[in-house]
Amino acid sequence: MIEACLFDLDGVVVDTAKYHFIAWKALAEELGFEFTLEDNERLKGVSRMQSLDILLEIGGLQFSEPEKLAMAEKKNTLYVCYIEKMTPEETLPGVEKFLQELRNAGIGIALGSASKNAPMILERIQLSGMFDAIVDGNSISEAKPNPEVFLKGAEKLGVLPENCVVFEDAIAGIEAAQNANMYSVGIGDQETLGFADLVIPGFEGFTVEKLKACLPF
Ligand code: B16
Ligand code: MG
Repeated sequence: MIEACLFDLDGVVVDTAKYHFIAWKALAEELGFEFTLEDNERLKGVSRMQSLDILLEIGGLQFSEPEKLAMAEKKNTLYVCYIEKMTPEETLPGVEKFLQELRNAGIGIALGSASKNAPMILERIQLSGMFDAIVDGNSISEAKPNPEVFLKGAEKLGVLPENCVVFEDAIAGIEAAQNANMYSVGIGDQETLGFADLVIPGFEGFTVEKLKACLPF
């Protein structure tokens, strides 16, 4: 029986990748190299410091740990300028309706995101109250595909991992869900996320009834 749904944030509930892109691109330009939209795809679902390492690898540059921390901080300051202005209209289509349906059905709802800015984003889109538990970049020590973020979510909700469903847009996130022994739903295209238990393009038209019909439990 399904007990809970766990949601990734960026790429599932909102599209913050476009703001991450602007901020990382600005840093790359300052360092003297170009950072493309295609490069940005590699940063989805990846932690802030890991993202910086990928960016510096693209630029063929190396820096000390204190220098990298300062760069990550600078990037985040610019990123926060954008997410501070986010509005509820930026919630991806169908998400709020689906969350409401889950609530009505008595199914637990948790957030499982790598982002340290997750609480602020949920505040801005006015969805904080919809989540019974929040696990984000501030409360985990292992990045996806490690299952920590989702296992902590299940623990906070007091439910069994095998009765949980994870919604994720990143490959590492689907792997994390599978490592947690949870049912995985990929948000995106079949080609990239085909190894998930189920793949849907988004939440528009998706219902709890449709989800239940796919579940093996
Ligand atoms: P922050 P998710 C992830 O969010 C983003 O996809 C990824 O691009 C970002 O680097 C990471 O959060 C950390 O974000 O710098 O705000 O802590 O997809 O796990 O919700
Ligand atoms: Mg994501």
